[in-house]
Amino acid sequence: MIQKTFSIIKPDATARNLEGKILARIQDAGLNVVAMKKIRMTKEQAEGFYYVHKERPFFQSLIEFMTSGPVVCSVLEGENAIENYRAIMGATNPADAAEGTIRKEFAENIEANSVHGSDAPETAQYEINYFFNNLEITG
Ligand code: IDP
Repeated sequence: MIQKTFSIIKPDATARNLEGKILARIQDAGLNVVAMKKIRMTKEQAEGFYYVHKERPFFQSLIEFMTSGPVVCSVLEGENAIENYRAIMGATNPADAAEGTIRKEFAENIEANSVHGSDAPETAQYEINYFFNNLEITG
C-alpha cells in the first residue's frame, strides 16, 4: 500500500547540520520526498501541531524546544510509509532505540530526538495538511 507520512527534522538536528544525513537514510529506506520546506515555527504553530500532547507534563518544554531553531518539514511517500519511517526513526527515547536507527545514531535525549514521524493515517493526514497545501505536494 503506497502511503504518505509527515516528517520533521527537529531543531537539535538542524543545529548540527544533519539534514543531509537524515534525508539520505529516509531515501535509502525507499521513501520519496514529495514535499519539503525549512521553517522556524512560532509558538502558536508548534502548540497547534502538538495539541494532542497539551496535557502532558513535558508540553511547554517541547514547545520551547521545537521553536528554538529551524526545522525541515517534509511529506514522504512509499510502501507502508508510516510504519517504515517509524521503524527507521527508532524509539522516542534514544536510550531505547535499536541500533542503526536515526534516533540511536543522532538523537541527544528523549526530547531532542532529531526527528518526528506520524504515528497513524489520521495523524499523518492532519499533520500534512497543517504544514502543506495541495499545490506544494508533488506526489
Ligand atoms: P514520538 O515522537 O516517538 O511519536 P511522542 O510520545 O508522540 O513520541 O512524543 C512527542 C515528542 O515529545 C517526542 O518525540 C519528544 O520530542 C517529546 N517527548 C516525549 N516524551 C517526552 C518526555 O518524557 N520528556 C520530554 N520530551 C518528551
